[in-house]
Amino acid sequence: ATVPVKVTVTGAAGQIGYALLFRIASGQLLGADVPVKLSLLEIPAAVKAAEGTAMELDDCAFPLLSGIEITDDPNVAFDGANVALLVGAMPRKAGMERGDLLGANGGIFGPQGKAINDHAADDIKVLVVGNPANTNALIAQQNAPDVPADRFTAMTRLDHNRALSQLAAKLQVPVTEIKKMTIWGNHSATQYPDLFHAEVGGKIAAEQVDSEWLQGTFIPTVAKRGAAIIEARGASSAASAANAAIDHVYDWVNGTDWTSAAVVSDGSYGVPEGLISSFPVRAQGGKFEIIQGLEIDAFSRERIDASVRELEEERQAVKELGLI
Ligand code: NAX
Repeated sequence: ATVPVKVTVTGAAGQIGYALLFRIASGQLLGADVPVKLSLLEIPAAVKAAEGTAMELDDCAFPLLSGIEITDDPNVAFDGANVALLVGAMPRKAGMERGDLLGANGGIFGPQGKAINDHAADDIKVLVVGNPANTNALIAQQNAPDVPADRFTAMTRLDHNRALSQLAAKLQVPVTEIKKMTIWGNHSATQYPDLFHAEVGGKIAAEQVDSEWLQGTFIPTVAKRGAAIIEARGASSAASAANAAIDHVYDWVNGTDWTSAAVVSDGSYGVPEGLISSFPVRAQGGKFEIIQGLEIDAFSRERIDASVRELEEERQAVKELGLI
């Protein structure tokens, strides 16, 4: 029998965790023929709730689910982990400064990075979902010096999927007609969804919409979609975020020609080395590669630079806090 893949999910008792765990256990994360065992990491106060979710997972009798472990100890949760989904994070509370937010998250992602460094399997792949996702991923990566840096990624796939959906609705085409969509930069309001490389029916998307819609509607709608969901639903995106996490890891493991993911920069497209920034990527043999050779015009350059500048500021702030 195949050895099950160990998937660790942090913040397992939260709303994204609830939307994510059942899909992992049903085989959608890795493939319909890959057995998994789940490890749920929570803070002590939420362990009981995670146990409740585990009871429901049991009650699904998923054929691929070979076991569930629940713990509040990162050293246990990441022991032998092959895939880690870092969902649990410290949310921004009213009146919180950016430094406070980064500091609180450093207290979570620093120790988790170290636990991954010390205990995870050699093939560990990490996806950070918890916000501020790019910089939380940077903190974890910097605390895991023995793990190849390219195993740490942050999620911009939800932004990517939102961009596909908005463009498909505008042009009244199925989402499957759209190729080469890209989100650049930070998973924040400064992100840049790029229609100058996206193609619809083989033609550049930006040439099929007017520039007023592109600048005045498309970019802000994608970038502020999270806030619009909160406004409508009274709670932040959960099922769509879980769906994007599934897409990100599935494609990373099984391969894709083109998607968006925040990966460690090698200096491509002028993004300073070491920052975890969103790029157009392909995946092959279990590795993401930044797609090279795209021409970046002045309009795109300015927006990529603005988002990357924000990432640099966040990196500087966590450096000053001694978190990396
Ligand atoms: P919830 O507040 O429902 O759940 C978070 C869970 O994390 C809680 O159960 C909490 O106990 C747990 N937790 C906190 N600290 C922990 C620690 N040190 N170790 C283990 N668990 C810990 O939030 P939810 O709606 O599930 O969102 C989770 C994170 O995803 C948030 O940071 C949120 O901002 C972020 N998001 C990221 C998105 C992205 O596209 N990258 C989109 C959706 C979402 O907003």
